[in-house]
Amino acid sequence: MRGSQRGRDSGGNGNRIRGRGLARFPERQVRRNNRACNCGSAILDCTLSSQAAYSLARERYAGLGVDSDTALRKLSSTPLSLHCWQGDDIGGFEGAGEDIGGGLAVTGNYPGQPRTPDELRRDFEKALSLIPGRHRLNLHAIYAETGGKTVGRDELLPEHFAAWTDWALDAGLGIDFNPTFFAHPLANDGFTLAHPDSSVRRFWINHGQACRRIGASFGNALGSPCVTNVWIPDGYKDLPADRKAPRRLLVESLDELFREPLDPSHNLDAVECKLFGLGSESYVVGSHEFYLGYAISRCKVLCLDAGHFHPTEVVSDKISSVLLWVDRLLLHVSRGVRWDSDHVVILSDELREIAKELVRGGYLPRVHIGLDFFDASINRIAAWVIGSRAMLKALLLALLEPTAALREMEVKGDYTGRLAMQEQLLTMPFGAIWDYYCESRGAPQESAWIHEIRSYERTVLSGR
Ligand SMILES: [Mn+2]
Repeated sequence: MRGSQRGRDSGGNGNRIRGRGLARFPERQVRRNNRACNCGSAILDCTLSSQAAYSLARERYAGLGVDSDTALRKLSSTPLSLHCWQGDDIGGFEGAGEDIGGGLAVTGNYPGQPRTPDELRRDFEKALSLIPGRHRLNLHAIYAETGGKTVGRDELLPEHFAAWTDWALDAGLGIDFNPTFFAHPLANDGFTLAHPDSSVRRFWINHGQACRRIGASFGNALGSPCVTNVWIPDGYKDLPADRKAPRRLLVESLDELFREPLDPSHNLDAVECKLFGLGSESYVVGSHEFYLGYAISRCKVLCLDAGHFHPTEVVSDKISSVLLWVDRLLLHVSRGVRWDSDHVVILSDELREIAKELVRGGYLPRVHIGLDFFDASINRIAAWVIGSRAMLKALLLALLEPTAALREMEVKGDYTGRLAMQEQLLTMPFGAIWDYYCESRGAPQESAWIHEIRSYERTVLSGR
């Protein structure tokens, strides 16, 4: 992959310069060649190897007191949890034909949707090959494989996920997990764990308990704790007469759901809030305040989804607050656009702010970075790749920040210098560091991965 990619990216002078073994030359020699070519900065894109470009960029960052080698080491030890549901529009393999519901909607009809677990796994492997680093899979309960038998969600067992476990073992992946509280007849009226009917609540409690045991089985088999995240859709489209009762019921249901003690080295419980959904615009039982209090009082992992707040309310500002009160945080990195909470993640201002907060606060060991978006209007595998690479780029930018210098100016009241440096950082040669990282981890550079997607589309997706 890397050989052919070099061929594509090389300009007319590429062979000549590579023939001199430029990658091994001292940086001064690189500069002389660069000037001799007299074609401005474009020369770095078209003729220098990524190693040589990296050397130049490393020197620039060193001038700011930043060690880019250290940044890359930290980046490569930071896993993302990639959500399986981007791959098939949250379809799953239950085969019940239920509408997705739960205030969720996937738009688009891009060809090549996987039809079987094996096809989904193959697509996921393709995505992973285009994302540098070692990452995790985030599964939903509706991706159980029951061999054609109908198995109630309250009766799911680890054996229904044996194929996922075996595959993850082979691939060296960790797995995270989610009970599925939607796309089911008992969720059709918009309530699950906070349903006024105790038998409906009981069904969903049993589902949650089953999923925690499945999560623990993943963690036990794969050697790293599975974060099992509870999100429920419960809420009202219009103004409720009683906001209190459903919340009291939800506390009761959650306490029962989490009652069985599980080894935290196998399973970690997380709870996820939401501001509103389609059909639950006026009231959501599991609000931010609800789950913040629940997570603190019950020692649970708090999940913050970047798309689950008011449009001008940002998760980046919450991280340093909530981590004063909870031990661990699960991020669902997403991108809200107007009413939709789940657009494909891009390298936006807010994504960069989130990554900066994680790095500046030293929070990476306490934060699980999950992705949560779905788009069926573009190639589904490309969506995984774009979102994951954007998150990694944001983390790398944050790791390359001269934070101590910025803080020093801040403490001295030199806000002019702070703002000027923040702007200066935007034009640093970040791209050379990123491309070098991708190549050194066996993943294509920024300009190259799309060709792999096009090829996969021609050879695999077009046959579905
Ligand atoms: Mn989410």
